[in-house]
Amino acid sequence: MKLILGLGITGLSVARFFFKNEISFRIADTRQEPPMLEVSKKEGLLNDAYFGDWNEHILTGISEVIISPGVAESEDIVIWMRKKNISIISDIELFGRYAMAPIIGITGSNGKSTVTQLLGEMAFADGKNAVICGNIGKPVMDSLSDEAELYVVELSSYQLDYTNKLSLLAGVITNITPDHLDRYSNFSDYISSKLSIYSYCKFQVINLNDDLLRDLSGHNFYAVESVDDRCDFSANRISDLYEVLHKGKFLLTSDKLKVVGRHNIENLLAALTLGHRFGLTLKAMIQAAVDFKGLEHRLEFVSTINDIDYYNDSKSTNAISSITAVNALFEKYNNLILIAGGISKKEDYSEFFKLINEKVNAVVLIGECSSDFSKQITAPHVEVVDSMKKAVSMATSMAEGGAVLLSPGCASFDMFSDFNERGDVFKRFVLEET
Ligand code: UMA
Ligand code: ADP
Repeated sequence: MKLILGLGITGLSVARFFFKNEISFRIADTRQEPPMLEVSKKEGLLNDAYFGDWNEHILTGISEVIISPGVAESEDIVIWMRKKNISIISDIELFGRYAMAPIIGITGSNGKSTVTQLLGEMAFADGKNAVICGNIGKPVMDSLSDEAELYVVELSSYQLDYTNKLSLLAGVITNITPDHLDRYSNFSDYISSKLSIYSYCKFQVINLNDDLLRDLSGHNFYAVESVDDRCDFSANRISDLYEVLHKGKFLLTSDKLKVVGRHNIENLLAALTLGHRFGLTLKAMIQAAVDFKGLEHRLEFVSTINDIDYYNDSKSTNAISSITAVNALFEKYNNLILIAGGISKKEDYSEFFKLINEKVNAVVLIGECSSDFSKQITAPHVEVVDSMKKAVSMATSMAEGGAVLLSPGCASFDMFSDFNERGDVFKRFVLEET
C-alpha cells in the first residue's frame, strides 16, 4: 500500500493517479481540513485517510510514501519513516516512472518559472506537443499524457530532496543564491539540493554567470557578457542593448523582447540552450522569445498612468530577486520608487539596502519587517505604511515622470494569502489611480 503525505495539489494529483490505476493508497495530512479535502471527497479518494497530528499507525502496511514538497525532513513522520526504512519519494520520481516522453528539468533560486514557461512556449512555436508542469503550479501527476512529446518540468529544491531516481534529457540550474534557509540547516545543504539535478541529466546545461556553477563540468554552456568559448548561447552588451548569439552567430537584439533586464537575457539563454539540445529550431525559438510577455507578477509591466510606469514584481520573495528588479529598471528610469517588505527571509539583506540607497529615489515599506528595514535604509525618502492601498498612493505621489516598482524581497503571508494575491491587490490599486 502507498501512502500519500499531504493533501495539497500534489497529494490530490497522486491520489487521482492511483485511483485511476487501481493502486491502493492511504492519504494523511496534519490539517483537519487540508486544502484539497472537498474535491477529494467529491472524487471518492478518501476511503483510507487520516487528518490531524502525525501518528505512527499511519505507517502500518505502507511500502512506499509519496511525500508533498511542503512536508519537511524534520517532521516526526519523516523521521519515523527513515527509521523503518520505508521508501520515500517525490511526485517527480513517481512521474519519472510513467513519463514516456523526454523530460527537461529546470531548477534554481530565481527564474525557474520564467525559463520553464519560455521553453514550453518555444516548443509550442516549433509545433511540439510540450507539457509545462511541476513547481510552476501544475502537479506532474496531473500532466502525464500519451500525446506528450516533451515535458518541461520546474523542479523545486524540496522536490529534488525527495527524489532518488529520475531520468532527464537535460537540466539547468538558473542560479543559486540563499533561499528557503528556514528549511535547510545551512546554505551548503541548499546548494547540494540544487546540484542534485545534474546527477539525473543526460545533458547538463551550465550558467557560466553564476559563481557557484561556473566551475562545474557539463555538456552545454551559456553566459551573458562572457568570452568563454565553451558558450553555446551568449549575449554581448552593446550600449544599452544586448545582442544574443549562437556560437558567435547573431540571433536577435534585446529591444525586440517584451521582457526587460539582464536577468531575462540570462533566462532566454537558458531556454535557448535547453531547447536547442532537444532539437527545437532557432527560428521557432526566436519567434517565441520575441512574443514572450513574461509571467504575471515577475517584473510585470502593469500600466502607464499620468506619465508614471507601474511594475508588479510580487513574486520577488528574496533579496536577490529585488536587487535584480531594481537593477533592471534603474537602466530605464531616473525616478524609481520602490514598494518593498513583508516577512523577511533568514538572509542577509545588506546588498539590497545598499542598492536601494544608491539607485532608488524613495522606498515605501509595508509588512512585518517594515520598521526593522526602515532603520537600515538611508535612501532620501523612506516611508512606512500599513496597507497596499496607502503604499500605492504614497509611491504615486513621489513618482512623477518615473516608475513605481512593487518588488517586496519578502514573503507575503503577513498581509496576503500568497504572492499572487499581493500582486493582484497592487494592480487593483494601481488601476484605481487613473
Ligand atoms: N502538510 C502537512 N504537514 C506538513 C506540511 C504540509 O500535512 O508538515 C500538508 C499541508 O497541510 C497541505 C499539504 O501538505 O495540505 C500541502 O502540500 P505542499 O505544501 O507540498 O503544497 P502543494 O499544494 O502540494 O504544492 C506543491 C508546491 N508547494 C510547496 O513546495 C510548498 C507548489 O509550489 C507546487 O506548485 C505544487 O506542489 C505542484 O508541484 C509552491 C511553492 O511555493 C508554488 N514552491 C516553493 C517555491 O517555489 O519557492 C518551493
Ligand atoms: P522562480 O520560479 O525561481 O521563483 P520566477 O521566474 O518566478 O522564478 O521569478 C521570481 C522572481 O525572480 C521575480 O521577482 C523575477 O523578476 C526574478 N527573476 C526572474 N529571473 C531571474 C534571474 N535569472 N535572476 C534573478 N532574478 C530573477
